[in-house]
Amino acid sequence: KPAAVVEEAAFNFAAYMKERATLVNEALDKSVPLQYPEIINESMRYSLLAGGKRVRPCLCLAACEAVGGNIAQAMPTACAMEMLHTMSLIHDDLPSMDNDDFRRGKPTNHKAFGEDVAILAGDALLCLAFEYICRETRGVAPERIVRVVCEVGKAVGAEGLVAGQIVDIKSEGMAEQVGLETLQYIHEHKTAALLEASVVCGALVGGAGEPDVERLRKYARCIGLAFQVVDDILDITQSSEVLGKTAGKDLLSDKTTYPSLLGIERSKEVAQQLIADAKEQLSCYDPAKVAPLLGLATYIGARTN
Ligand code: GRG
Repeated sequence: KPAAVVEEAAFNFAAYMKERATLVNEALDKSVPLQYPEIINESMRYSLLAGGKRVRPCLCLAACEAVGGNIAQAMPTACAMEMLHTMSLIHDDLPSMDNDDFRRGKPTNHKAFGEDVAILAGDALLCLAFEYICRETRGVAPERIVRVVCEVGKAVGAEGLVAGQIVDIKSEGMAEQVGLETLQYIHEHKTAALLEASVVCGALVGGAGEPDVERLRKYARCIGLAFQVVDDILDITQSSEVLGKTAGKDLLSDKTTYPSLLGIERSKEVAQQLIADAKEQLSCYDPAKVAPLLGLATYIGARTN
């Protein structure tokens, strides 16, 4: 068996994720102090510390380590990724967007604090993410930090998350007209862009050269798209389990997803191929150094929540 496969099998991924998520949660807890005006900080903390798998920060720390960096160099960037992800969830849940009542097992931010506060909490987390990278990063050349800030800005703005969200919103109710190309555009921007930035920025603060950055970017693009294909599959299979087979089937025609276009079995194959392609990008590295990135790819392909 290839060394990377052996290394991944020996790697205790569950213990690794638990340890890394704990470190990230401790740093996030300190990042938003409960100071005046308390209401905004309470609202930011409510969503930021509400749990979540912490996939983006873990990817950022793992990419930093893969290129020989120290995780302390990447922790502020890793936290910023979670701040951005959280703010996007707060805004996504608003009545003017998805109008959701629950997120991460709790009432959504606007249900708990009101729409006005929720909008501002999202705005404040967006600003804090950039401030936090610039203020808290140590031992990284300023030019690298500037590059990280550009990379992150592009990933969340009108060429990234916002682009994916606007195309998604404007495609609503037009399931028949949304083909694979548009679906892929939405996923690449709404979901994959931030996963990609997490990996690329982790590599940048870890001191990566250009070939490493581009190889890891390809890895991230594959797992980013796989993440959303799996999300689409889980939407169908978990709804079928909860609601019974007929209701689950109804969801297939509600909006365009990978399963609605390709069927569940073919969607599973697409996800697994993307995970294999992602791992292929890591084949030239020391297997011990990339075991966490390999483990994260396996996890994203096999996740159940
Ligand atoms: C970024 C400026 C700016 C605005 C936000 C609302 C919006 C624009 C974008 C929506 C982005 C969005 C909600 C994408 C879905 C991403 C996704 C797959 C979420 C689920 O991620 P998990 O499974 O969740 O990692 P946890 O809770 O585990 O963190």
